[in-house]
Amino acid sequence: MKLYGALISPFVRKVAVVLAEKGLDYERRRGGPGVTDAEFLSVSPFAKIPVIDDQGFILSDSTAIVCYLDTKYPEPRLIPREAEHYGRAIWLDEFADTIFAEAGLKILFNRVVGPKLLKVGGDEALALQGEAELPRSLDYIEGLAPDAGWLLGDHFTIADIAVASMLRTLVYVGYGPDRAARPRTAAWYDRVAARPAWTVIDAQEAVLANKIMPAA
Ligand SMILES: N[C@@H](CCC(=O)N[C@@H](CS)C(=O)NCC(=O)O)C(=O)O
Repeated sequence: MKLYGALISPFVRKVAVVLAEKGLDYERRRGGPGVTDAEFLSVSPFAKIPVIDDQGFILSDSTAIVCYLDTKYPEPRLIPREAEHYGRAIWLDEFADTIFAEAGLKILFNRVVGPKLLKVGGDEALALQGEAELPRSLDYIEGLAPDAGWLLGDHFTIADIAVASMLRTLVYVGYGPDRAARPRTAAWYDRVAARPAWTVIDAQEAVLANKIMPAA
């Protein structure tokens, strides 16, 4: 399997963690804003990441990809089948990818991806708008974070991966889990980040992370 895109993207990381949870090997390929490789453009007509190529089956969009992977490679199941859990998992994945990501990515693109990676500058007014929008999502997550286990109870699901992945991306702009301000979120995030699949992907991401945020 090939996965196109950089792990700083919450959507790419979400797919990478799902692949790791399922024990599926993959090869990461270049893709994303600023990448004009013929190979990438041939699989991603809208130049979006992530995209997968599973032995010639090409699919875009992190949620579509996770639905495909969970159907084709069902062990362990990351999208629950029980109606209420299913609905809730899809909602939290959608929340992470839209309301939460829209706020966070305004900060990331205008302070990190644009200026530091693409060298095209950033729009600070948009970053500030993202900062103003973000607390509503962070407070919502704090209200959901459980004392123990996962967002949907006993079963670790795509909801945990999608929300934690967006939080991980926010570390690049100084808005990662904040133990003092939102302790329940931080404790739940620690549990997600301690999972073997997460640690494998985090180690792969470390090279990029160190480049963007050199150790003090
Ligand atoms: N809903 C999509 C969002 C994908 C997305 O917006 N990816 C960003 C990177 S974080 C991207 O490819 N941006 C490039 C562009 O819009 O040109 C998903 O879940 O995969």
